[in-house]
This record gives sequence, structure tokens and C-alpha cells, in this order.
Amino acid sequence: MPYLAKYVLRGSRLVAFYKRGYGTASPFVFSEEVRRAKSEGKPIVALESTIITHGMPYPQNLETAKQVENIIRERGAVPATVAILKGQLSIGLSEDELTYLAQAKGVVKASRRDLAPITAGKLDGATTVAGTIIAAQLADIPVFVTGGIGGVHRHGENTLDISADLNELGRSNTLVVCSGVKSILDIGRTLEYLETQGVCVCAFGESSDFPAFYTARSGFTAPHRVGDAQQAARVLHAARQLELASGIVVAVPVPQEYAMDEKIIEEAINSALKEADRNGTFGKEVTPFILAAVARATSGASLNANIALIKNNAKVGADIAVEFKKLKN
Ligand code: PSU
Ligand code: MN
Repeated sequence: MPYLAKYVLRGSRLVAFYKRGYGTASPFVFSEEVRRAKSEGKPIVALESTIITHGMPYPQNLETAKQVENIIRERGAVPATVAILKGQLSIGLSEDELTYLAQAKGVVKASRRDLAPITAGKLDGATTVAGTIIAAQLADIPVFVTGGIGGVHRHGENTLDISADLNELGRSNTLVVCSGVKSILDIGRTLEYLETQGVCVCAFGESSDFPAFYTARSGFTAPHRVGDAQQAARVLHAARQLELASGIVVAVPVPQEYAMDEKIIEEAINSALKEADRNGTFGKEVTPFILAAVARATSGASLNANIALIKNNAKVGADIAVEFKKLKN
């Protein structure tokens, strides 16, 4: 159920005061650009920040973050990168804030369980898919773009290493555009878990194949398919009318020219997983460790694929946000 909020300008930041909920102060601030977009009723696209701090090295992380934001603007929507800065949940970052985050040391990877301690401790936090969905829900931003979502890890049936992204998707009405899940994860079990959570998974485009991030096909078929942004927006609209309160994944395959060779990526992932095992890497460190090891093993080719797919996802997400706005009016 939406909060009833009264917005007040505090400096250059817009602060909301709630009539319901805990206390009266808003749990988040908008950037000036996002505040204006909100008041003008423009489409907004949420973006995560773990991909900046833990998913890509500097300076590619900063360049990509800025390019992704610009792609969204060019297509008629407004980007809202989410992060926690000195304990303040921030929806929309200035260029200075993005630059700071891309180089800052000690930024905490922020999933649902981490949000309160980061806020209370006035720390910097980079929101994961789960953390960003929570912010998008608070600020009523229906569309969110990222590269890949977390999932059930290989051997997750024993380790129980299952990303909180999946549960968050299950309890939010956000539409997340991504390129599927990486084959560092157990894709079959991830899809099963999403089904249990009631998440509507749609392949985007001509094919029903569920993409595997670096490659267009995972060998699994998505339960649904949307041909274009308008169709995706219609699914989002219908889900809201039905008050499902469970999320939607729109899985967009990596552009063909940047797709990686399946054998090469599989070998790189297998050796990265063994390295992680030898080092005793576990918990929240696993995903960032494997991403970096795979980038090293493929001499940066995986990073190029990652950059290409997130830019393409930004186009799709912006188009969905624009189409969804038309349906709402
Ligand atoms: N997959 C990627 N790049 C990423 C992540 C996943 O290809 O940067 C990040 C996202 O922020 C995602 C998080 O929400 O990792 C999942 O981490 P975990 O498995 O610890 O929940
Ligand atoms: Mn995990």
C-alpha cells in the first residue's frame, strides 16, 4: 500500500514526511533531478550501486554508470541511482556523488539485512538488487535496470547460499530489467526459486530462452516472453491492477556482438569457483570475487560484455518506464 507523503524542500534535497509508518521523517532523499522528475510526473528508472562498487573496477565502473544514466535520459526517462551516503538513503546521485562512490573504500554491500546498520552507523552503502528494490518501493519507482540479479549458488541446496534478491523480488511490485543470471549460479534452481516466490519471469525479444548474462541462452526456457517494451509495460500494469505485490523480471539477452563463447566463459567460471573454494571465500564476498576472477581469466572480455549488456538494458528499461507512464494516464 502506498505511503501518504508530503514533500518538503530541505536545501537542494526533497524530503518526504509520512502520515503513516514509523516516525515522521522520510527514510530517503531525492536528488534534485529525481525530485523534479517526480513533481513533473516523468518516468524514472532506478539503478543499483553494488555494480559500481563491487561489480566493476575503476574507472570503467564510473564511465559505465554515467553512460547508463545518459542512455536513460536520451530515451526520455530520468535515472535514479540508489546508494546510502553517510547513512542517508539517496535516490538519485549527483555526478560528484557518483564519482565519490566509484572510488570510495570501505563501501558496504547493502542487501536488505544490511540497510539498518549502515543507516544507523552513518556508513556508505552500495545497494544490491534487493536493497535497490526496497528503495524503489519506498519512492514508488516501478522500473529498475541492472546487469544481473543474484540467484541460487551452485551447491546452494547444501550451502543455502541463495541471494536475498530473489525473496525481495517475491515481495515487491518492481519490474527489474536484467540479462538473466550468470552461470556462476545454478540457473535451473534460481528459476525454480523465483517460481516459488511468485516472480513473473519474462524473456525479452524474439526468443523465449532465458539468458545467462554473458551468453544469450542458458538452456532454460523462460515461463513468459514479452516482445517489446510496450508489452512489458502492459504486464507491469496488469500486475499492479491485480495487486499481486510480487515482482517481474524482464530478461534481455546480451547484444549478439558482445556475447561470449560458452566454453571460454564456462572454463573461466569453473576455475574462479575453484579459486574461491581454495581461498575459503564465502557469503556476500562470493559474487564480487567471482566477477573479478572471471574478468581476469578472460582478459577483460567479460567486463566488455558486462558493460554492453547493461547499456542495452538501460535502453529497454527506459522504454518500459516511458510506456508504463502512458498506460497510467
Ligand atoms: N551479478 C552481477 N553483477 C553484480 C551483482 C550480481 O552480474 O554486480 C551484484 C548485484 O548487486 C546483486 C548482488 O544484487 O551482486 C547479489 O549478491 P548476493 O549473491 O551476495 O546476494
Ligand atoms: Mn549469498
